[in-house]
Amino acid sequence: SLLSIDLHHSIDRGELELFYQPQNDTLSRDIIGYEVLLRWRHPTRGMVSPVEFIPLAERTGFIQRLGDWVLETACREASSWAQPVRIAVNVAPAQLADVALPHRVRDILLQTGLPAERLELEITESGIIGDQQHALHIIRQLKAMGVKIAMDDYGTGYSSLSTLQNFPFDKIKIDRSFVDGIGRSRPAEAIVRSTIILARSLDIPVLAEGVETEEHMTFLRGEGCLQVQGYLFGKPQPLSDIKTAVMTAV
Ligand code: G
Ligand code: G
Ligand code: MN
Ligand code: NA
Repeated sequence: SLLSIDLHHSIDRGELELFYQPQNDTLSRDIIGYEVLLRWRHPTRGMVSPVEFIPLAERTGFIQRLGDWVLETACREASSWAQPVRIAVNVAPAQLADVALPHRVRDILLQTGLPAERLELEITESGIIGDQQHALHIIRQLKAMGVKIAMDDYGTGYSSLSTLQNFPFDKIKIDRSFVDGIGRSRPAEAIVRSTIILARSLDIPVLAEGVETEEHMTFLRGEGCLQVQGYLFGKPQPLSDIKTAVMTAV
């Protein structure tokens, strides 16, 4: 398609940009990290959402180059921050399927000087339901380097519980569709509550996504969820907008 042709040129034409959304400590409200969210400023269509072009990139095979660009750019940008907070980068299923991913991540960390511990990769269940053994092998290599692995969109997949049993996650991110139901939906609240209990029993830090209100905060604090992310603390913003925060030493 025309859009896929444009996408192949987007890197060289400088149309891609990374936005950063804060992740906060529930109690102190300090920023503990940033999720990296890719943006494409198309010359005529304006801002195109990753929801549209990531699947396209996966179909055309462009996802490897695109994924490398995101990782390389995020690690380079974050490596010069005075505040050594973590960055969380989304990794598409097709990237995780690639045996070369751990080597490329290692190269990027060496090139940019970002300590491995500051990099977290967010993967979804769809990224591991194909060949589980293969995904596990890649995840183990990444973890051996010191890179953290987060399970994104928890609860929305087919087999979240068995996935938790089989994969060594460093973080569980409760999907924002459940957080959205706090105060309005008893089932959603029950799912949030039981996920927090489950994560704590497994000794895995849990982060609630899509936190938009103080009511969400009160509920999450009460249930013992220690990390939050959402519009209440900040929307995804260009680097220039978070620069003062990240460039200032604490
Ligand atoms: O913030 P936003 O509406 O743009 O994000 C939409 C979706 O795109 C989310 O599911 C998010 O995980 C995904 N996404 C954003 N940036 C990236 C990226 O760099 N790589 C991948 N694979 N997905 C991304
Ligand atoms: O799939 P993933 O969790 O990576 O994508 C996160 C998505 O959620 C992005 O599209 C991001 O812009 C969006 N997002 C982040 N915080 C909020 C929030 O508080 N409310 C809503 N509605 N969306 C959010
Ligand atoms: Mn994510
Ligand atoms: Na999510």
